[in-house]
Amino acid sequence: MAAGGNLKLLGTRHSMFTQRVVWALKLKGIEYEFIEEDLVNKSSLLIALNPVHKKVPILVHGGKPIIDSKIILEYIDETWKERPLFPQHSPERAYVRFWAAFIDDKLMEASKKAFASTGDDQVKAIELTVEALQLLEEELRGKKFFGGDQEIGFLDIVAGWIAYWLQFIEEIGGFKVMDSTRFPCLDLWTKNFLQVPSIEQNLPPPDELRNVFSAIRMAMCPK
Ligand SMILES: N[C@@H](CCC(=O)N[C@@H](CS)C(=O)NCC(=O)O)C(=O)O
Repeated sequence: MAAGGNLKLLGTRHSMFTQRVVWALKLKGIEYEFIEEDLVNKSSLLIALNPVHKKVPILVHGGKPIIDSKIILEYIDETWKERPLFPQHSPERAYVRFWAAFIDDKLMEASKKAFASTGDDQVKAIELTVEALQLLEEELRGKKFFGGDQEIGFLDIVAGWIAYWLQFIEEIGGFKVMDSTRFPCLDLWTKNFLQVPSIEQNLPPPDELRNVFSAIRMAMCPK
């Protein structure tokens, strides 16, 4: 394990954003202290470190907070050079940043709407989710991982919630978008991604996710 140098991570185990950072630190073998936050009753430390958004994950390195999972991944990759997560060359770096933004801004937003709605609104959100997944499926065609054939990289980590969290989002939200016939490349990628030891050993328990998503769905779509 490489010494992180006074490195703390504020997050929650069930958060797909927090888990991106955990995966990156584990892949690089960097030591850190994990501080589990209660998002219903946020700590004064969380609010002091991220007064703008009051969200996790927050990485604290040498006393300085770094905020937002994708920015934290870039920071980690720039600070600890072992086991690079980003491609070496600028065009490929631009490419992975573009698709990472697409995953968060289009796919995640659409699937969040599908999760948090009912009726016609949900049907429309499901269509948008499928459209976004189709675009991602095409990007993955012919590759084992988004990061290439050998190893997972930044884009795989950003997409990681699709491999694990999406099934619970579907289950609790009462819809189904992912299947191996419709998205064979994403399905194979999911299997390969979840077999990577740093990923497989760092996933929240299914029942924990079910409980969290049930509470959110209940609050958003009361029956
Ligand atoms: N864009 C942010 C999103 C972070 C985020 O939404 N975190 C959630 C946990 S999954 C949170 O802290 N929510 C608390 C709140 O919204 O009050 C990132 O990538 O880090």
